[in-house]
Amino acid sequence: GIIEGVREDLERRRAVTSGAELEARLASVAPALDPMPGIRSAPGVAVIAEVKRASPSKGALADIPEPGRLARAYAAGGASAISVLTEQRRFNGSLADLDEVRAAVPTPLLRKDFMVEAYQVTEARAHGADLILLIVAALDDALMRDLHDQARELGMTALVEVHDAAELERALALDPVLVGVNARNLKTLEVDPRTVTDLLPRVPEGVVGVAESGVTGPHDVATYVRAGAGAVLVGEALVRDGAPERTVQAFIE
Ligand code: IGP
Repeated sequence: GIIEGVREDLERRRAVTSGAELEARLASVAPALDPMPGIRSAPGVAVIAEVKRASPSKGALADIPEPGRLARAYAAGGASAISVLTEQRRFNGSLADLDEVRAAVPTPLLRKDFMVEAYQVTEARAHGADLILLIVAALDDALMRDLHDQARELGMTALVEVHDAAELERALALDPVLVGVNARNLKTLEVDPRTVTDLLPRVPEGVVGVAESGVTGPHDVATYVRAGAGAVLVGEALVRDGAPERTVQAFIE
């Protein structure tokens, strides 16, 4: 399944860092930033630029010896938020990457992982994240609502990710501010931009729709913007780009 191993990895971290320790860390972290003003005020479309070392569909994507340096390029290009993949076994990410990026930029940060427990949300905030990802397909309604409430109580914003119309209905029941439509089917790992162009127009006014996955260049950005995207989330194309700052800037305008 799409969350295989996530709990196991989580238990390994919990064995090292107790809930109490995380709470202590929480007390000393700077307050969460609100990404929404920056996302809503981006000129053409907001860019959420992702630090992504590898993926289950493509394997290793890029050598990223200094995630903080990549994040600084994203920020200089005008990214409204930066996503950091922290999932270990499929994406080769870590909370250490999140820490490095947090230390490098003042930009709102998304902890990108498979959230299945309150501990992970606390962990995200304790490591300086301002946003979390909630994947509707991986959660039942009660747990999804609990994690969404918890994020809000911590001052964080949730990006609620959907892949079909039924999931979109479940997402909208949360009264979210940010809904992502992932063009990649998490079961087959295939990217189909029509998922985005079909579903984004159904995101109500006032909720920012985020087009996720499959942006290879300005043409894809334009397609997603026509479907109503207020933001695009881009990983692979940026980590493979020799000039990510310029590319982020070009996507925004
Ligand atoms: C980025 P891409 O095709 O630009 O590298 O995709 C992002 O959408 C993708 O990393 C993603 C993802 C996820 C990863 C979207 N939803 C959920 C892990 C879990």
